[in-house]
Amino acid sequence: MDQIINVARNCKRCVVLTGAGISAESGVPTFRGKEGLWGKFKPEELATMEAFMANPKIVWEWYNWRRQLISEVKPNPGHYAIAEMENIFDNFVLITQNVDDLHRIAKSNNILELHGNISRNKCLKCSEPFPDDQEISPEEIPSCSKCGGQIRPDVVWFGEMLNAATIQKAFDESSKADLFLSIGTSAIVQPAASLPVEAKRSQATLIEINVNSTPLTSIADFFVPEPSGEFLPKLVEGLKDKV
Ligand code: BJW
Ligand code: ZN
Repeated sequence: MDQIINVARNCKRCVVLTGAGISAESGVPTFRGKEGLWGKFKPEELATMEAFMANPKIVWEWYNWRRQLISEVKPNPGHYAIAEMENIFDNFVLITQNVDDLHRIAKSNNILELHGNISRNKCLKCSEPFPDDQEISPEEIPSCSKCGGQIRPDVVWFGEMLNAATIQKAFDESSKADLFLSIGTSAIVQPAASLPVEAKRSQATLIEINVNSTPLTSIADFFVPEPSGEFLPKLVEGLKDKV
């Protein structure tokens, strides 16, 4: 810990990338692994356009179930510690793959959401936003008032492009970072998984916080095998003490 704090306190541009693991201690299941959402549900059957076209009812049932689950959970000390980091570094950017909104609820401000947000809806055909306060009935999926297309959740499925400006900004910030924290992500889903690699290539110190090792672990300068909700508050306290 002392070594990490000593390195981090000399850094000015910090980028954090989070994945499902940061929300695990809030009670949101991760995607992969034994406890993962997709131990029970196959991703390719649910998070693709093909799945939606084949069976929109099942896909909507899955999203409604997740929306309900997410509406009942709260940010954990890991989310709050990341929000505090904005005040510690001269320049701080949070990039998240999560769609659960817990970083915003924990009062992080500068957030790049790579995979959308599960609380929003949009049109399948023309991407027109659809009010997110309306419950979507899987039996009777509403259609777009502009083009008649079906309404879908505003998230990024496999095979879909990420928002071009958002991913470009994420790469720009990663290449300028002197400190990059990869937190609670299996680091296998592209293009997000390339962000820490880009930061490392640009000479950033790379710290990985994950209860399991990942393909990133071998290139990380520090690997912290602890739950993020336990490690991050200690890191923030250590950084505050040394400011
Ligand atoms: C803890 C912890 C604790 C637990 N503390 N840690 C071959 C064919 C077709 C496509 C591809 C291909 N090869 C590559 C691709 C591209 C594809 C891809 O990367 N696939 C890989 C699986 C190989 N990517 C895409 O399709 C992307 N688009 C794209 O590339 O466009 C161009 C293109 C188009 C067409 C063809 C090729 C290229 C889009 C990716 C969209 C991902 N979407 C999802 C669903 C979002 C919507 C929803 O939520 O419903 O995003 S998939 C899912 O994975 C979700 C997540 O954001 C994402 C990443 O998962 P994450 O966050 O890492 O979670 P887990 O569960 O994997 O890991 C959790 C980690 O936490 C674990 O490591 C635990 O150990 C750890 N942990 N508790 C610390 N307390
Ligand atoms: Zn439309």
